Amino acid sequence: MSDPNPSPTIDYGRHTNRADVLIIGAGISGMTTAIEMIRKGNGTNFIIVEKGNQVGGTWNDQRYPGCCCDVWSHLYSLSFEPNPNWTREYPGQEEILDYLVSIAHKYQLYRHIRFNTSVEEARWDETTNTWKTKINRLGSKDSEFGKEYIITSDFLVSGVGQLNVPKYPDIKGIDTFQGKAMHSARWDWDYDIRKKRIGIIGNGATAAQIIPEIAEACKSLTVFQRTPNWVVPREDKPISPTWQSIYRYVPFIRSRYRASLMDYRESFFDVVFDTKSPVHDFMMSTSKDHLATQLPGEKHEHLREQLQPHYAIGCKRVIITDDYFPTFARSNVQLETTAIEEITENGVKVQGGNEHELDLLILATGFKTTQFMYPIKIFGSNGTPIEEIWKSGASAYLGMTVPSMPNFSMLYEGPNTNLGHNSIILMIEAQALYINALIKQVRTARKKGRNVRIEPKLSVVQAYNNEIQARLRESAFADPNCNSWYKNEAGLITNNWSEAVVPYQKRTSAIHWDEFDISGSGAEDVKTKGETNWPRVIEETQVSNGMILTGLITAAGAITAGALYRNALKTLVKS
Ligand code: NA7
Repeated sequence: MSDPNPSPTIDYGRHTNRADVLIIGAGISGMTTAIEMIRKGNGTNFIIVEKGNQVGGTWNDQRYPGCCCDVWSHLYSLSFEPNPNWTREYPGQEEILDYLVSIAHKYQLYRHIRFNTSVEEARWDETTNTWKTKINRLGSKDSEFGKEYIITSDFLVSGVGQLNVPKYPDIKGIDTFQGKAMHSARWDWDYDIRKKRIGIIGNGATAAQIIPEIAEACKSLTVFQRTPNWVVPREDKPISPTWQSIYRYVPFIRSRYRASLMDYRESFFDVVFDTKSPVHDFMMSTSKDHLATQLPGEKHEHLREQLQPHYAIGCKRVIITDDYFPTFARSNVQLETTAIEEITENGVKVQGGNEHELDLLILATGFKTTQFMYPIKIFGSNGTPIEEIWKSGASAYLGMTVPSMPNFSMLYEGPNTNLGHNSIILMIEAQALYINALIKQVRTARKKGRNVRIEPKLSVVQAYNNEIQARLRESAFADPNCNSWYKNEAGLITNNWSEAVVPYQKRTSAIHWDEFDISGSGAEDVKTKGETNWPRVIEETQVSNGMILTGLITAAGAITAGALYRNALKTLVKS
């Protein structure tokens, strides 16, 4: 007789390779999906596999000098897990990692996570309507599982992130270099940079954080710049213990502050989506002024020309820093803008023959961003590989679900889910709620001894993709004068979302079931629902400061009037 209860008795998958949900990645995406499962009553029968040795995803991987976030601390946290203890307006890597570790402990995620564990491939099994995911154990000792094994799950969630796999540049001679070479995302702290001649290829957001830090310690630093970036002021500062206490004990002030940050960031959305808007011009002139102020005078004229971009601001990630430009005024720092010809045994040779001899070569050359889910192989219904579905560019409905990939969702690493103007955590929270609404249907069917498979209709995804691509084509991202990690080789913008955060939150707070192909013995229960919706997380200001002030004055007035009335009454009674 078959087991009437398909779920294992230990409901968090510690000793079993069968789970309701398998989550790939213990970064913010994977963690938030798991936490929302717990919060939304979707149980705890989930397994998280993580190739690293800690939670935190990119914030665990990136440990280079100066690593920090370019979104404000109070906006870089889950709405339901605010952190009053941030010590700076912009958080550093260690502080973000601490925050994520504390949350993983709070929700007891560690018992679900298998670290040093990577996914090779996942296959949809038509006969059982489950995912069979091939797991590779990277660690050398593990008493429970073999080197390779399969996890079976009803639902598969990918939270591997867009900035996950380092991209090494395809430059002639790169393997011949005899000095030390490292990618920014694989920093080797054992290597002592003091008194070293260092070269750094790249000047993106990562390099802009590394450069000022190492310039102070090394003998010489050569920055190989291919394209200049737009840079705006950061104005970071510590958050005093007094303010931390206020945020801790007066939550209203903290949430009000977060809402004001949200409003501000959302208002900058037009920088990218309306290149004729005043805010676009404002950002450009702010950046130009920043450059002129930080590298003033005739003696820096050539540097300013080299560092001045000539494409629409926002096309590439805008860099937010106050210590990047001034670093080029240092006597031990050189900006090299002649194209690299080859990497030699001794260093980097640029066109024209000039060779820079180096001890250390840092490759701040970014990530493989347009091969989504790389290098994991995913095979959906009838064994269809996801690359085949994405052969003319990756797309997914609301960045999360893909036709022919039943009971499968992605979070931030999904196509067109990245932001240029606001906190990615806001998007991830919206996605985790949406995915949990899908998971709920699959779990409910299972509990009734049925099964259900849910995948978006191809026509729906195509119409959705046409709509967002039309908007993206008009944006600064599409400027042909710049390349970025937001576009694939054909110039298609596959990484970024096409609107602000609030429209995404609104759009992802309901599921219209007729937009999905739903089959299996439990299909009718889902189809007859028509629509499932839930309240979105409201982050922006709902009531203006003026109205709050008016409300406070009115309340104070009412209290005073009440007190006067009571006193008058007492006097009357006595007399
Ligand atoms: P990015 O933004 O992709 O930057 C990579 C940098 O490396 C960029 O300056 C590139 O120049 C440069 N690059 C890449 N390949 C080469 C070759 N072959 N030759 C010369 N220069 C090269 O990566 P980051 O790590 O800085 O930032 C990624 C995201 O992390 C960032 O947007 C934040 O969201 C956090 P290019 O500009 O293409 O001419």
